[in-house]
Amino acid sequence: MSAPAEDTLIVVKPDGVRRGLVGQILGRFEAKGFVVKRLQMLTMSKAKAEEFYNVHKGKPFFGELVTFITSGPVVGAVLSGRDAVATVRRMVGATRSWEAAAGTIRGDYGLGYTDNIIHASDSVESFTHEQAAFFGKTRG
Ligand code: 3AN
Repeated sequence: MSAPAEDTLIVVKPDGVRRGLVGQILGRFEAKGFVVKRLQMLTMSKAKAEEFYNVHKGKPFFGELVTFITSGPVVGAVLSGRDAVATVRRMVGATRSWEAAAGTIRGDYGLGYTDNIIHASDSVESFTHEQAAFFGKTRG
């Protein structure tokens, strides 16, 4: 019996794109069984980044986060599959990449904090907000 699919958003950050990790990262999710429903490369404007990260507005690292995420192209993907939000977050690993467990994306590919390779929605509500902020109004 297949469980109802849930959607989540991942964004390969500028460091992941610069390092040529897009294919490997998407490949991990596909190998796990997730279906890529939407996919787009773009460079975020400051306004889009501030909207995307609006839950972090006012935090000390907000400026650094916006500067970093707008520093080059990113790749956003909507992934669909069983318990997608939680399962994808487990595959991404801890925010501080140097502490992320081996076998996770951050654990295997990085040592950064702001530059931690990938973003993934942390709840269904965040996914709804982030999908709208990332892709805008147009369906594609
Ligand atoms: P995650 O991406 O693991 O959900 P969040 O949502 O707490 O982490 O933070 C969003 C992003 O902000 C992180 N991915 C990381 O790049 C950055 N970040 C969070 N806390 C800090 C911090 N104290 N210093 C620098 N960057 C941070």
